[in-house]
Amino acid sequence: MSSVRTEKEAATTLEDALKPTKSRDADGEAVVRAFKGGATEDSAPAAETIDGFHLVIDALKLNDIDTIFGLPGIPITDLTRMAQAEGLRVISFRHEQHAGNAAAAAGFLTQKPGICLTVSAPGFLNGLTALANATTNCFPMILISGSSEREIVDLQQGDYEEMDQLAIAKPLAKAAFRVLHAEDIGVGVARAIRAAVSGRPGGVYLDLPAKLFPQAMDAEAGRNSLIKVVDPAPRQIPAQDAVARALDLLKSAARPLIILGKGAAYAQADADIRALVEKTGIPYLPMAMAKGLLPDTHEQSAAAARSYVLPASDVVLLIGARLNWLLSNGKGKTWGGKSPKQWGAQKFIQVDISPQEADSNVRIDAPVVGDIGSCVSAMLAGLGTNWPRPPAEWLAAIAERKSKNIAKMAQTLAKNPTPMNFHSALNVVRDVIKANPDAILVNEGANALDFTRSIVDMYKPRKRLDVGTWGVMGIGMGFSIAAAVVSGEQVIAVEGDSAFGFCGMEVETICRYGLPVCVVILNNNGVYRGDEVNLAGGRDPAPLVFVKDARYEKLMEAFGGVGVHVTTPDALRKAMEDAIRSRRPTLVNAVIDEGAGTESGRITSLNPTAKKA
Ligand code: FYN
Ligand code: ADP
Repeated sequence: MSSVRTEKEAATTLEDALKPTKSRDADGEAVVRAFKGGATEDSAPAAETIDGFHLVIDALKLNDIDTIFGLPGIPITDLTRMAQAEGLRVISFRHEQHAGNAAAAAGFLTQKPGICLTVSAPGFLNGLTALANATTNCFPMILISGSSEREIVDLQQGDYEEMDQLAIAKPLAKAAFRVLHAEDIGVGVARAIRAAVSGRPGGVYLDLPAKLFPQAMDAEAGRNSLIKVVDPAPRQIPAQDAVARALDLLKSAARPLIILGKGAAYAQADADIRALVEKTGIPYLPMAMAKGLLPDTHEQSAAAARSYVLPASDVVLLIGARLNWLLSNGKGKTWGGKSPKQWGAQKFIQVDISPQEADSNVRIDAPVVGDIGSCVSAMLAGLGTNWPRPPAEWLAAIAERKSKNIAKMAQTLAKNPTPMNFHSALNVVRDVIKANPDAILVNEGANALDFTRSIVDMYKPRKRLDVGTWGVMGIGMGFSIAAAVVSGEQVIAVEGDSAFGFCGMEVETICRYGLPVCVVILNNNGVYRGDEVNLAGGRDPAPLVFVKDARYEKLMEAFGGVGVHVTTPDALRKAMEDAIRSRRPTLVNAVIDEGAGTESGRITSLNPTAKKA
């Protein structure tokens, strides 16, 4: 359907919305304007006009954006209706933060900016958490929020949902723009798209004041003002001398290691990355969201020997992974340093699109700046035909550690304790993912996250979405919805019971859109574990515990999905297999030992504790 209408067409299709309404034009002058059809009462009746609503929709469509994740309300209610009418998929959420998380995950999975649409002030702020998280994770996303009357906001005269949203978004976004006039919508959307996906991807804020939407302009001029962004994420070819420097260093290594991060997964250079790993024969370590870039069962994976390879390595090639807290900032004990601040003996090669990333924590001896696809292909080309395999002693030492750890893990997974624990439950998830390698695994929690990461193998790229760089709780349902919507694949969300609490209401969204999402809650009655008592001995529960034996599955049933309460691995397996077979929204409340779990999972050291009396 074309979004350019004559006044007559607009009057029939948008009858109620076209009631003449007293408003002010862009200069604050009172005019009688026919909303959405865009023609004022005194304009020529046959003139074809287009309004701000349709210019926004057309600008997005022109740039191949097909889905909006959002939550309708003032002033963007009609935008959601019209977007749907014009063929965009509009997924409406129950809370903006989850719509934002969905947009971020969609951006990561597709390399197109995920769009989150919210109302003003509070809705904007709810979406902003997700935008900041997207920027932190280098996911491309655009948060579009309606906003209140500029004149009133700027004079702080107390408008409905008054807030200077642009100023607030700026420090948390990669870029932020505001559009005041209909003829600038095309440029505004184009700038937002370019900012989100070019260079290091990130979150962009686009502020659209309420008065922009009903603004009308000549349809042809409007059409001509839109921009189809050409080459939104231009390739960035690395310098040849940088590639040569990196390869020389890598060749000199006695104990080389490759670390693949979620930037490598995002880049969709899967075949070349695999070829680089396999042609060099260098052991690699996947960061959490890079699991599956090569199958976790690959013989060169050193994941099961992580704490050995990091300090023992002498040259490390980082591909799309930052030396941030998840890698102990490249120093300290993890890397063989004697004290927390001491550097190890490694030399680093870093492949990254951001030139500023190098040296952010320790010295980067060979930065290779460019997009991962171009960098990896240049490195591959430079390998030549006689690249030496890493020394046999290094490979043997890793293999030995790895097989010991894998055998230990197999032993633990073979146990079938009563009550069920993280391992016996996740052993089932591990089998289910192995049998369904195209399923997307979403994972959040503390222990629920850490155990799943090391127990559940992934077999294909971009099949694992998790808490990311911030370790943020509450991404589960938003990420699951996005994964199901953009891929059409089965989604399995493994959730700690605490993490699920941040986003649980979105099971209604999952049911409403009939998405193939199977949520598995590893329920141990609390944050970390559920067996703590109130130290003061009073009637209130301890701060970290929840209602005992909560029936989370009934939440899914309330909206027409399938809820299952399980206490054994066999019942969990059956429930998951049924969910996958039926593709119905399913929530499995997997009850595990409330004493299972450690404080903060594997990052206990980050959680200061008071001295025991
Ligand atoms: C890994 N391991 C395995 C396997 N894979 N053993 C056997 N088989 C397999 N397949 C081993 C691995 O060698 C480690 O043992 C251990 O399992 C854990 O591996 P992991 O998970 O890779 O390593 P680790 O040390 O936990 O990684 C550090 C980290 C990670 C910071 C990258 O903890 C992380 O991503 N944390 C995110 C935490 C978070 O965001 N939490 C949310 C907030 S929670 P060893 O080699 O013996 O060490 C709020 O409280
Ligand atoms: P992880 O948490 O998995 O270690 P990080 O989020 O720390 O990964 O690192 C991702 C890195 O990847 C960022 O430094 C980012 O600049 C980089 N990156 C993202 N996309 C690309 C790309 N297409 N080409 C090159 N680098 C990229």
